[in-house]
Amino acid sequence: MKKKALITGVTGQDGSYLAEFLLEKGYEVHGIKRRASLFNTQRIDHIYEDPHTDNANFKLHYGDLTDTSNLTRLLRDIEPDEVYNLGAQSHVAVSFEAPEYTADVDATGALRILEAIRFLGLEKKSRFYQASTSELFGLVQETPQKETTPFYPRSPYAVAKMYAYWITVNYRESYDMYACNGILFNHESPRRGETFVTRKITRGMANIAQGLEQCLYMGNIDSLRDWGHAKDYVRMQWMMLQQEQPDDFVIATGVQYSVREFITWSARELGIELEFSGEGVDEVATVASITGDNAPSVKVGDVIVRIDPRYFRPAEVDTLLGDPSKAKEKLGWVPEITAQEMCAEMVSEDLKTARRYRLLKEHGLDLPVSLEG
Ligand code: NDP
Ligand code: GDR
Repeated sequence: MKKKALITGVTGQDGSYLAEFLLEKGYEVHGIKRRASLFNTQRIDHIYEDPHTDNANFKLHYGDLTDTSNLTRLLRDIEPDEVYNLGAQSHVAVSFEAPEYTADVDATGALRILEAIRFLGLEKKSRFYQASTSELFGLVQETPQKETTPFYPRSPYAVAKMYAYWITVNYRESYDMYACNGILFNHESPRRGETFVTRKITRGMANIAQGLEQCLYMGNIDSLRDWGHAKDYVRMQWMMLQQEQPDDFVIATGVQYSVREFITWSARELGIELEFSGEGVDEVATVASITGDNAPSVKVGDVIVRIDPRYFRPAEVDTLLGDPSKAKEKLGWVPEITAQEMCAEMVSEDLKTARRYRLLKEHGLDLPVSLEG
């Protein structure tokens, strides 16, 4: 019998990599997608299977984490062996704008699934993975952060995720459910949403290099993060559900860089050397030199990065650095892709897209490039 997995957030960055990973392992994969007025399945279109074919292994269902009856019905019909709760309003800055919705999806959404598993008597059948986050550490109480580091959430997103973390622990302890938290530090990829900082940078730099944008406007570039690759991290999500006993794990690389460094690497991938000058909101990055032919639209002396306080957050998480020792020791997990390698891959993919847009533009087909940050 094939194992069945249910993934919430299957259309997101992690959901798409996890679906690929589980299909390769021979799972029947069910994913929940939201109704949207435009197609929202770009990240999973390549693994789509026509539902009319017999034995399709990848099945999509409409649903929403705010809809208890929908979640309960899907769990009843599918009876999954593994449930990966990846769905979330996952943008920290947006959670300050939409705190109540974020709580409904990110906090109560996790409870709805756990409660449906219990209500349906699936406690012994369905293993549960909760997408917890390094944002729980927020105003850090200890460096590096590990499983025992006290939490201090700094955004409505993080506070909602803290509820989801503890309700997962509570259902494990109360009802003997196999439920785990993966406390994942930032992880990125060419499929990262365009408004998260790494993708905003790689896409913005590629667009500037190809003459589609003039300048990148950033928030706090002193911020420090422990960045890994999403492909490495979804492998770990699965590993966590294959243990004898459920447990919680920090997943990180153990190396930290600043947003400024990520900007520098991204520019360098395009042959652009940047010089930073000025302080605070007046800091800018100027093009110091150019090599190669990836940036035909940029000249030495151009200012291509500026600060816009609009991107500052009401409360910031200045620094995050994870200690993944437990995952290494207990699960034998080690990340394979470095932050620099990941940056190079992201720039390379965004450059391909920017080149296509430039070519269309040169032939009079001026498609709008969304510059929303
Ligand atoms: P994305 O933002 O790329 O994906 C989020 C997914 O959740 C999308 O499929 C989205 O659907 C879906 N979703 C949003 N709202 C709802 C809702 N109301 N009901 C059902 N589904 C919904 O996030 P990532 O893939 O990067 O992250 C996956 C999970 O891991 C999230 O829970 C995130 O908070 C958490 N996390 C992420 C980290 C990271 O660095 N990437 C680190 C630590 C934790 P749609 O496509 O329609 O918008
Ligand atoms: P984060 O990721 O908040 O850590 O949450 P994000 O990439 O949005 O920000 C990282 C850091 O960069 C700073 N920053 C900017 N961020 C954005 N988005 N846009 C900017 O212009 C900008 N300039 C500077 C931020 O202030 C921040 O310090 C991500 C999400 O995936 C969460 O869902 C997940 O839980 C955590 O990672 C771990």
